[in-house]
Amino acid sequence: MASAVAAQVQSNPASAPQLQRGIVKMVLSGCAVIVRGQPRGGPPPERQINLSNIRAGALARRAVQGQTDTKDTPDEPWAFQAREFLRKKVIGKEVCFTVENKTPQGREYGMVYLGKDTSGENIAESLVTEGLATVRREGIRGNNPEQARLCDLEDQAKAAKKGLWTEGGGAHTVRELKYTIENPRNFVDSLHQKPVNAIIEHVRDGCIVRALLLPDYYLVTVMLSGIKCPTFKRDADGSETPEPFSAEAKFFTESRLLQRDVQIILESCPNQVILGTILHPNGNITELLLKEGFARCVDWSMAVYTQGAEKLRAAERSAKEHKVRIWKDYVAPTANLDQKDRQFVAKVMQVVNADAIVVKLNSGEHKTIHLSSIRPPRLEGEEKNKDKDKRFRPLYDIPYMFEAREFLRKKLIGKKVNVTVDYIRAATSAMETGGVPAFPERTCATVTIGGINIAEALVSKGLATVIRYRQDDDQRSSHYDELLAAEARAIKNGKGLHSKKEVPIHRVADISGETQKAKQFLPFLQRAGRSEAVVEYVFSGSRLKLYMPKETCLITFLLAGIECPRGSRNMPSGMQVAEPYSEEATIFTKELVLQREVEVEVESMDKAGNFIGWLHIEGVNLSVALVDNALSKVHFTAERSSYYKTLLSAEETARQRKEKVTNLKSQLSVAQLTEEKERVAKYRPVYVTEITDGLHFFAQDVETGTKLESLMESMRGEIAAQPLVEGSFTPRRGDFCIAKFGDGEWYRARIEKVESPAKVHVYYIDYGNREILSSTRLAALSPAFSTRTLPPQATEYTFAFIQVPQDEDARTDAVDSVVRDIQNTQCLLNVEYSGIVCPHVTLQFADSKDDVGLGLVKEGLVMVDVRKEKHLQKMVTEYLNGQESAKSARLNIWRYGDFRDDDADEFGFRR
Ligand SMILES: *[C@@H]1O[C@H](CO)[C@@H](O)[C@H](O)[C@H]1NC(C)=O
Ligand SMILES: *[C@@H]1O[C@H](CO)[C@@H](O)[C@H](O)[C@H]1NC(C)=O
Ligand SMILES: CC(=O)N[C@H]1CO[C@H](CO)[C@@H](O)[C@@H]1O
Ligand SMILES: CC(=O)N[C@H]1CO[C@H](CO)[C@@H](O)[C@@H]1O
Repeated sequence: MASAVAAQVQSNPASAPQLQRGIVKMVLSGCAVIVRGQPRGGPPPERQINLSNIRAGALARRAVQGQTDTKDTPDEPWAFQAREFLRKKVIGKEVCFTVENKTPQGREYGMVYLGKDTSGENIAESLVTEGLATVRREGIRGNNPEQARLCDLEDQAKAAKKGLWTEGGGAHTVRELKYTIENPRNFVDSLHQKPVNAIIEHVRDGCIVRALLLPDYYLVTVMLSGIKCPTFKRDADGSETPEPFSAEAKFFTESRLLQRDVQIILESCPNQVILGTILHPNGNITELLLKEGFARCVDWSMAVYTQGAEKLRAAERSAKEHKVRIWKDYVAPTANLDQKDRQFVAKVMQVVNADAIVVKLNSGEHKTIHLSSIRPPRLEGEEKNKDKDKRFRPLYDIPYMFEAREFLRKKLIGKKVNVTVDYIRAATSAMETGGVPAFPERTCATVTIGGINIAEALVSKGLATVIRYRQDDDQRSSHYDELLAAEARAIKNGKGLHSKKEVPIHRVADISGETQKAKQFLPFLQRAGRSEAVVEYVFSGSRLKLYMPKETCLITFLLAGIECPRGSRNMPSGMQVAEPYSEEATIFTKELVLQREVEVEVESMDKAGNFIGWLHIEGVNLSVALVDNALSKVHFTAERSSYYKTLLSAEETARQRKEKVTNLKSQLSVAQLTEEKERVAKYRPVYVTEITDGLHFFAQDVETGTKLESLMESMRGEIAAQPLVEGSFTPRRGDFCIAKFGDGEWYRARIEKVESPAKVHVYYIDYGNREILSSTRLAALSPAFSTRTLPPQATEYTFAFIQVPQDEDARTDAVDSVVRDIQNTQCLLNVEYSGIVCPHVTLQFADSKDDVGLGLVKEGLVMVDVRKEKHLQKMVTEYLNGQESAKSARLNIWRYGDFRDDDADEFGFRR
């Protein structure tokens, strides 16, 4: 200490005492003070000065903790009064002093005067005058006038019976200090957050102080509520490592509060630590520390702060914005977003699960927004494994998921909301999360409607929980405290997820595609007339999945009276382009009815168990609306219906309007196509029928699946009615025909090769499998069932981004795995890029949405085909990550480890 000050203020004990200046940092006792210099780019040096020639009583000392041979020693009489007298006079004040004597141990003795020079009050004299210090008379040198004067003053104090010289010994001046509190929580509660007078006796770091509570002399350690300052970390070996700015933060608090008279609100005592807020007339230290970048907000203790958490967050925000001190390298989570992408108004198109929405931006683009900092209801450990074999439907099977989704749907669907992006959560690959499914990048935002934060509303109803973060994690809601408060309320009131009641159960029967069940249900719906429904999914302009709340079931619903354009499909002969406006029709229907409450009139049912009828939303008849917007044609079956006239007139007006805009529209869509650079992920349901040895596969489009079913049914009906004459068919290469498969049924086929009448190679055009059979099992295909009526339904594809192993055993392993996983199952398919033989696609499992190809890579069954296209890089990276994990786990083809580059050819294959 002393040497540091010496550098700042020269002193020379040999010559006459030199006058030095400083500020009193602390009063140690009635006869010793710590004086500091001025801070210059860091805490200033300091030194201890004991007053020459006088002695004041020693203050109470606590026994050294853990040492039984030491005891608490009480105040000497009048010692505390002397300290207080001096403290009130000099703390924080400028003083000047002389050092008259310095012991070999470095103790310094001197005279201290208030103010800039020796004309100020001599504090030793004041103490002696008040009878708060005695004069050391031993070794008096007669010629020291200063000492003689002190003796005089002491004699006067004695005569006047002041302080120490009062009769009775002064036992009443000894404090009864309380170093510990039996039950600190009760103690804090008993104060009811009323401010208590106190003196700050010690500052441990910027936000932890030791305070003497008045008038009862409790000594308590108080941590400032709501914040944390950089601190002095104690290492295992006992040495301290200061965090950056810890010394500065400590000095900041010390120079303002040490030994000052304050008031403290003791706010909470979660464990042994007392949390509180210190009130000082000059301002509140919690806020100041934050504003100056000496502290950060702390969620758990913020909750007890009584003076307005939002002020603290604002102070921290300001420090971050200005990059002050601990925030010097701070980068805001949305720093690289333009203002217009950070905050905008958009229309809600869809509610996804219970924590995300799809909004339509001004540009017309759709964007998925996740609600910041909340977690939707989810299954915990055990429940996850329950009912494993039952088909799992998260919306209905996860407790409170349906309630949460319904809350959001009813409040938001079709409405305009304010979106403020809080953070972008980067995509996580499966590698980083240790095998947990990877998430794509997420835009997380605070969404408000009519000034209400929808996440907060959800949390307060107990329909979502709040995510807890690491302290320095900035990727969170800008209204995080409100979310936490809402959650605390929900827990207190036992709302939703926090309720002790039985969870509401939703037994929802899915009868879409269940012909038998649908048949039973049909008369019921027909009689019901108009029924309420919620549109859960839009497959195309005219095909929907509906939830019927009264009947608690899901049905597939087809719009009656119209013919809606079909989407694009892959055929063996190449890509069959979408019928014009199929995409537009789908979008139109989605925007109008997705997740809305509608009314339906069921008229009939098709063979696949889909209901056919009319759908009304807010007085609009969807069939009519599609025709009116030139997105569908009137179908002849509409003739019987009461809407026929309305449909026809809608078609007429549409025709007139359409003529004008058709050209413009088609030009636009061409322009859009050529500009497209992004990967398009439009997964559609397919049914996988056949897998080849080369890892190609055949799939049918689920949307036209019913057409195939009805075609086959009538075809077989006709065959049954007019049995075929065996041997009357002459096979010719390239011809279509029907062939009797092993199951004894007839299927559509094409002849690929005729070796002999007994050996004809056929390809089953609707299923993708091949067979060699005798011409006696073949017959002509009647024109009514030709490929003109219904194009071949099986389309050949192969997996994108993967290389088929050349090694035969490895290839068999991969094929076996694919057969097991997806043959005869429904999957979701997306075309990634074209190939010489067939399109390269990614497939997802219909239920989990896991990528099938990626699964093969992760299993080490295939290698990644690294595509160079820019828009595919995200996928390629994901696949490569999967490959890395397979390699490190030495799965299948990697079981002998990774081979070196010189063992592989330019495509990464083993030689
Ligand atoms: C200087 O003052 C301190 C604080 O009162 C005291 O503990 C110490 O004993 C004093 N030093 C001497 C040598 O008197
Ligand atoms: C969006 O916020 C602005 C200002 O913050 C407000 O005027 C407007 O009403 C809000 N809109 C909605 C839909 O909440
Ligand atoms: C409750 C309280 O005292 N709040 C004060 C904290 O300090 C700021 C200034 O730093 C004052 O404006 C607040 O009123
Ligand atoms: C009965 C009914 O709701 N008819 C409506 C069908 O839709 C058209 C417009 O889309 C309305 O004008 C009809 O009133």
